[in-house]
Amino acid sequence: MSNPYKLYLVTDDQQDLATLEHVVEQGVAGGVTMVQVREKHGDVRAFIERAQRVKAILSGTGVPLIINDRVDVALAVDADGLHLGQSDMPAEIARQLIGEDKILGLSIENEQQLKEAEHLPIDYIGLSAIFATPTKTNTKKHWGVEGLKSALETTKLPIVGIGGINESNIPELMATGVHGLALVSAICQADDPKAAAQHLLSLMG
Ligand code: TZP
Ligand code: MG
Repeated sequence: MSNPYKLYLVTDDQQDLATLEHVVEQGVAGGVTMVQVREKHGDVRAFIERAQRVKAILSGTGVPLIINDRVDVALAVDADGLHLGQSDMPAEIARQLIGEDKILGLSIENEQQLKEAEHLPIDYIGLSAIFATPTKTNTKKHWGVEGLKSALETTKLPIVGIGGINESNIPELMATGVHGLALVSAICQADDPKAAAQHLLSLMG
């Protein structure tokens, strides 16, 4: 795939398994380019089951499966990649465990972390959060469009914006040259996740 980061679906851990499967199936049918399974309940067995279901849906589509936070879950399901937060396993150790061929992403929440990321064995940055969002209320910084622009100038790594992204702000975000946009509610909460993904992609040009 030319740019796997373009329309990056992050799953909603509040949704049950059937809804999760529906959202991923329809999102991919609508053109989602990457899927992260994000679980915040700490139930590793449920996390693995949900990841396996999503992996089965993505099989053969070319859409990579990324696991949030947990290297053990990424290894257990042989995901295509792992997305780490700042309090998860250090990127260097995670890279040793998952190997060179997997995709490794890291959430960046301030300028200091952004500079440090340059020296880490990661493939992309999740710039968190672009805007305030009810989906994640403990975000530390809201970069805004200007913050995104300066982050793009600061780092050579591909940047995926996350947080409060929807049809109303996609045009101004795309104008920055950002590599990808990650969304939860705009796709997961849509009545028709396929139509939502198609519409969002059409706004991305
Ligand atoms: N990390 C930073 S903001 C966020 C995550 C996981 C949630 C984004 O959700 P939404 O609904 O797309 O604003
Ligand atoms: Mg995390």
